[in-house]
Amino acid sequence: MSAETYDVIIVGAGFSGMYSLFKLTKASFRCKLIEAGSDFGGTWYWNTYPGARVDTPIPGYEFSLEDLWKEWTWPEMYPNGEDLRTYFNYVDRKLGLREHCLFNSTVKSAHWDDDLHMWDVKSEGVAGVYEARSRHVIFALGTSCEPYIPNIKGLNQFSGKPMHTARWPKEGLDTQGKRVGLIGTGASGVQIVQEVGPKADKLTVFHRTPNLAVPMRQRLLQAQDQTLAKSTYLDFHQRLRETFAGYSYDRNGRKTREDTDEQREAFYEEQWSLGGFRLLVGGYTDILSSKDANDLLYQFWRRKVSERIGDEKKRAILAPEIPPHPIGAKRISLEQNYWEVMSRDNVDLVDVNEEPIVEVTKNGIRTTKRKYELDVLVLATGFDAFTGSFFRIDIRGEEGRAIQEHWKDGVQSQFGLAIDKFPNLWFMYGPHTPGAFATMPVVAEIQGDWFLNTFEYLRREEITKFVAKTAAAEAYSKHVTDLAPPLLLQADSWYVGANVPGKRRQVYHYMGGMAAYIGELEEEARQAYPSFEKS
Ligand code: N01
Repeated sequence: MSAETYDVIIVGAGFSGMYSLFKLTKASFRCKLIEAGSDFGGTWYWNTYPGARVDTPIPGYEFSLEDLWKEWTWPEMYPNGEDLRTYFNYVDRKLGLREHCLFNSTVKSAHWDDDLHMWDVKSEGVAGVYEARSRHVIFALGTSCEPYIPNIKGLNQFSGKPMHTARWPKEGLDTQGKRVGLIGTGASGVQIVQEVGPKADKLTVFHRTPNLAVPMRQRLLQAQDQTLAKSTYLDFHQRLRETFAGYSYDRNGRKTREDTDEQREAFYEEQWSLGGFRLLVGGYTDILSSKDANDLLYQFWRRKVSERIGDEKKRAILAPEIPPHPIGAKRISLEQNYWEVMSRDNVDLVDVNEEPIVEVTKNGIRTTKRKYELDVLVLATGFDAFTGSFFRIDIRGEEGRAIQEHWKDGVQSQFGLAIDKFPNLWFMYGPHTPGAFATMPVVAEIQGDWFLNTFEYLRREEITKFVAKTAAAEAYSKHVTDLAPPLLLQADSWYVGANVPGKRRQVYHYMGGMAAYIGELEEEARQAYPSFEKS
């Protein structure tokens, strides 16, 4: 059988994959995009749980392509999953992407052929096995693609089937009047609480670590808001490439103790009332480097949140006196009425540190103290981020080297885009990029534009094999580790791989800021790619 041949195969149909597909096909590269789901959207295709909503405000969370933004309007400042899926369909209609895509097919393997300088890619899905060859492969898998399911005794016995938030049934799941159990209070768990708490007969939250959530300050967007935003759109989007975290606002340039107590309190209050990530992304510069600065911010957060939790016992669990971890070292969630819903009488809080889960039974959960009868069990337990989605695929580079073997002592990359010993293989929005410390579509566009320029250079120069030098990738990986602020490593979060038992703990994010990241990419291209071997 002669396999189809492409210049580029892209895996994943979220923001990153869609952007690369658009840019590369427009520049006459023959591309195929393969996606396990049945439609575009990536994270927003899979995460259809109740209350799913983005935490980046509009118009930062969209493509900055003129063909798209001029005509598009959003109903809310922080759109929900349904609105995002409608947006992805609009993007497809405008850009004509679908014809290049194979949906419902999961990539199982990608093997490098060092004689031909091509990748052999194999996927499997509803239409059977698909095989193709490609000069380049881009894995646009996102950071949080592979669900993490904790090893809890009896989990599979539960008669209602435990529901991971990222594998929510597409037909929906009615929680009205039901007894719902929830494990996990990260961003997904917070949203489940807000949505399900008021509907359920009883919501029992098996709680391990407080979420240091801050107010979202959601609001409806009027037509005039959006017209006004469009008049300054290009400046706005340019700014997203210049601020530290790719937001429209930036850190305030001061250390916490440089302000007096009164000035600091007034600043915290202002950021709190504006909402979003302002207290961190728009806050003092030393929040993640000074324990004292971090503690001061935590105590402000605790004062504000405590006012909103009616029940004293719940308050002690949700907003304890001693910080559970440095604030900001786990990804902060944005909440709308989390503390009020948690305070409701029909919402039970079980502190699993005091009352550990012993097992899941057919009808519920048994802890060391009692049994909880449940109709629905929700697992908002997060993801095996960054590497989980790679390790599920049989990826083999030079000399048949498997990615699992290559990364067994930690992820090593060049610019969070390329891997030594894996020629012509690329990834997007994965480890070693500004990732979760930045606005996702902005990173997707920066990387997608860099691919376009790089692939045009390779085409011009007739280079068919392009691979990161091992010494350069080692140096880049050390650079990423060195950039991480010390407090980041002190929380057991997915940021550092510490949420999955046994996973290697390391710095996965580039923390040098958006402008520095872009600068490094541009400099590499300007110098004709000194970090890569070419043949
Ligand atoms: O996952 P998480 P997530 N027993 O890893 C708990 C993005 N996102 O899906 O903290 C009891 O944050 C775990 O407890 P602990 C966003 O980037 C964005 O919520 O480890 N509990 C934690 O509470 C986000 O950061 C949006 O002690 C257990 C929870 O499960 C990322 O995705 C919405 C447990 C996991 O939290 C991941 O968020 C949703 C156990 N055995 C997601 N195992 C928005 O844009 C785990 N937990 C708003």
